[in-house]
Parts: sequence; structure tokens; C-alpha cells
Amino acid sequence: MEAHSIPSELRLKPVEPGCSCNGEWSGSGQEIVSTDPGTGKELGRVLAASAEETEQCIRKAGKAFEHWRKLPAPQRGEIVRLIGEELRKYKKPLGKLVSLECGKILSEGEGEVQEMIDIADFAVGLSRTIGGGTMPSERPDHRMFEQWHPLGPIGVITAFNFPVAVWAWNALIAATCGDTVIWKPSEKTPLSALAVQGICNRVLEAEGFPGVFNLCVGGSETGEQIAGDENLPLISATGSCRMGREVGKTVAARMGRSLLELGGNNAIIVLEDADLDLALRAVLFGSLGTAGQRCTSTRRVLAQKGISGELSEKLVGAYGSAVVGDPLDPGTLLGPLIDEEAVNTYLQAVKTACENGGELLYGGNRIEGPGFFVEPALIKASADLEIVQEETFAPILYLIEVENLQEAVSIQNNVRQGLSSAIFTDSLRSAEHFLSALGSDCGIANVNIGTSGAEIGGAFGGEKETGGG
Ligand code: UN1
Repeated sequence: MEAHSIPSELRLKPVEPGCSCNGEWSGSGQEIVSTDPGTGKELGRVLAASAEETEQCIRKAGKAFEHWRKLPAPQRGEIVRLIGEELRKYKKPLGKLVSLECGKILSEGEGEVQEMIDIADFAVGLSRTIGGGTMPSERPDHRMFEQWHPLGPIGVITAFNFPVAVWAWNALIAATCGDTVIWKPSEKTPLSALAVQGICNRVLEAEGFPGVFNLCVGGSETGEQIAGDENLPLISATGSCRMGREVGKTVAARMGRSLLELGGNNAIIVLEDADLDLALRAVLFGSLGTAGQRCTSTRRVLAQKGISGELSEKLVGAYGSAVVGDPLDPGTLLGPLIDEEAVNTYLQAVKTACENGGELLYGGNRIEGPGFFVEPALIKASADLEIVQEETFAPILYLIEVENLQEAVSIQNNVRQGLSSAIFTDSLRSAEHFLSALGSDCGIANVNIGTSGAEIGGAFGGEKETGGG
């Protein structure tokens, strides 16, 4: 695979620094190496923020909050609009950097930047519509109304698989509402975060509002420090259930609020009356998109008996023709996993499933050569296998045969996670049952469309171990 370089338009100097407060780079913590998952080669090095620098950063965000909260919301929206404009200008190079650093294919990298632009637009609208109810009071000559005030500086902890969009979902809405933000990106994708922070810094400095967005690059200790800091009334964290449990405990212990977006174990139910081609496309996108490393990735397909054989044949055919390779090549459908550890987790999960009665229908191997590539795996399995109950962040899809809708819904719900779900059927009655209180127990329930592909216009999040808030 040809070696790619960091797009020069982004003006990134990754060997220098790690922590940005008011646009000054000042990292002096440990060195973090960003690796290109497509080649296994180093892309750049970043110096993380030390504990003291993280604290400084939190203090600066607190200071900036004092002014920012007083600015009328439409004016805050105007700054967010300018950031959206910059993101439009940098969509291509930033999308390319995201693809390069986390390995998702180029259309997904650019799609992520588009999501940032969309949420910026949404936030601008919000800046003129933040509402509050007025309700009749029981008391005479008395008015009763709700008013939303900003909370303060907010901590945002993001994962490698959405290196920039998830920050934007949180940060641009928070800033519009009058909060300032401290961002701890994944240590696997610091360069994408630096590029976004650079864009924000240029806008904030030109407009005279430094310190509204702040970046603290670091490992889990930086995350723990942010979660534990009493000056941050809200922590938003995206990542594994294990991480969320720690963050949730730490934040709750100091009476803070948390917003957790954790693991999923998303299923697509395919009934006998479904449009199979439509279902096939959705299962493919859901299981192969971002190489199965989305919290909304399709991990289980629950196929009704009558079509299960045909669907499985079609899936095997489609997996066989999926182009695996360079994520920046427009012909590629499946890019690499994030790192060596992810490859090992994939191999181990396939092995465990097969040792416990799973039947490997396709894939299961590492693709030899540089980078962290694997074949997509399709495994026929029984729903109650322990490994099927877990979220493995890799392109592994379990095919489970079901008798009918009732059994499908019960299997789909019978896992610890509750993020996204889908049903493919042409029956209105089945679709409505799936969407009803007796149907899917997930935060997101889709009909005739797959489990991944969040829309910024609707609330995004899950139930049960997926978190919430
Ligand atoms: C999507 O499905 O488009 O970690 C978004 C994730 C989520 C975002 C998913 N935070 O996969």
C-alpha cells in the first residue's frame, strides 16, 4: 500500500505539542505516537498534557466561561457558524486525515466532517430557539417559567472510531448553550483532534474568545483527571462499557453529571416477508462500515428460518467480493482495524465462537502484510453464547436463526447493551410491534434501514449498559 502523508493544508506540526490552552501549545507529558493503521507506520508524535497542564487547561476553560456565558446565545451561535464555515473549507483534508489516522474509508472520513458541519448548522439554529416552558401558576399575580442556564466548563472524552464528529456533537451544542469545553481525544487519534483544535483556535482568536474550546491530549490518566475534577459539572464520555463504568463512578462520587455513550450489541432482524436485497445492503454496511468499529455496528443478524439460508449465501457472496485495503483508495469497502491489539481481539473472538459451537461461514483470518487488516467474519451461532453477548469491536457478524418475530425480539433484547436495532419486514404489524413498548428495548429502533448511521437531528443514545444521560 502506498504511504500517505498528513494533508499540508491543516498546518499541523504534530512533533511539537500536545495541550492547547488558548491556542498555545504546551504539552510536556509523555510522548504519544499516532500510527497509520493501514501501514503500521508512524504518522506523527504528540506530547501529552501533564497533570499540571490539564489542570491549567481546566482553569482556563473556567475563566473563559465567565465571559462566554454572558454573551447572548445568537452571538455564540455566530462563532459556531464561523467554525462550521471553516470546517466546510477544510472538509477534504480533514476527512483525509481522519481516514488516515483511524483507518475508516475516505467517504466515511469526509462524512464525519460533514456531520460536524451539520451539527454546527443545527447549533446555529438552536442559538435562536433555546426554549423554556411557561406554565400556569396556582398563585395569583405569579408567573412560572423554566429557563435553561449554562452549566460551566464541560469535559468531553471521545473514542478513536469517531475522532472528530462526536466531539462536535457535544462541543458545538455545549458552546451554543454557553458552556466551554475541554476535550480529551483518544490517544490513538491525536492528530485529527489537533487539526480540529487548530481550526477552532484560529476562529476563536480572530473573534476574541480564546479558551472556549480546549484540548488536552493524553492517555487514560488524563481522562481520569478530567472525570474527577470538581470544576467540570458535566462529563460526556464515549467508549467501552468498562470505561463508562469507571467514568460514571468517578463523576457520581463528586455529584457531577455524566452523559455516557458506550458499547452496543446491535441486531438486525430479517423476517421472511422482508425485501432481502434491501436487508442485505443494510447488513453489509452495518457490519463492515468503519471495519465493525462503530458502537452502532451490526453484530448480530437474526434471520427467520425461511430466508436464513438464502441470506447467509448472499452474505457470504458479498463478503467475498468486498474490497479490503487502503482506506484512502475510493474502491475500498473495508479498511484496517485500529491496531495490533484489535486484530488479536478479533482473532480471539472468532476462535472462542468456533470452539463453542459457532460455525465459521466466512473469513476469520488476518490478512498478511503491513497494517492491521482482517477478513470480515460471518459465524452461525447460537444466541446465548457468551461471546455473542459481548461487543467485539471488529467486523464479526453472528448469524442466528429464529422461528418468528416474538423469538427475534426476545433474542435481540436479551443482551446487556441497548444502543441500536433494526427490523426488515414488509408487514406493518410486525414493524409497529418492533417499535412499540413490547418491541426493541434499544435507544434507537429502525425499520427497513440498518443499525448504524446516526442522524444529528434526533437524540442519539442507548439504554441499559450502553449508558445514557
Ligand atoms: C453512527 O452510527 O453513525 O462510537 C454514529 C460510535 C458512535 C457514533 C455512531 N459514537 O460508533
